[in-house]
Amino acid sequence: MDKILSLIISVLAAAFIVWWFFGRRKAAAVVANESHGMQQIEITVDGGYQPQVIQLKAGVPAKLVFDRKDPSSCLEEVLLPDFGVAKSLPVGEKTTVEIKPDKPGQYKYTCGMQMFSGQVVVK
Ligand SMILES: [Cu+2]
Repeated sequence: MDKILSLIISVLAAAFIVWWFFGRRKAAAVVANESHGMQQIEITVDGGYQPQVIQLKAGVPAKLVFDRKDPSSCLEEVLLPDFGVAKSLPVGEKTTVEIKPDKPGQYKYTCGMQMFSGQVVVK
């Protein structure tokens, strides 16, 4: 009986660890709104980026509107190296970054010191 119980507990623990490391990281992508040949999405900057994963359509110019609420200097700059963007984000303001997502793929965006990051999925 004890063996069955400990087996159940270790299976549950293993499942939890798998979920913790793999499941949790796959945050659902939020799809940008598209209208008039332009797509736009707002990203809240507050202790990280929310949504962390955004999805854009390839070939349509995109506006990423960063709404910085967090005064921490860590988040004062946002970098999108694949799109040649390095932009400072004033606190309490919305800063628009325009990119042209031409090639489908997964691109990273980070804070100036690369401690916080998010992902741009282009499909
Ligand atoms: Cu940082």
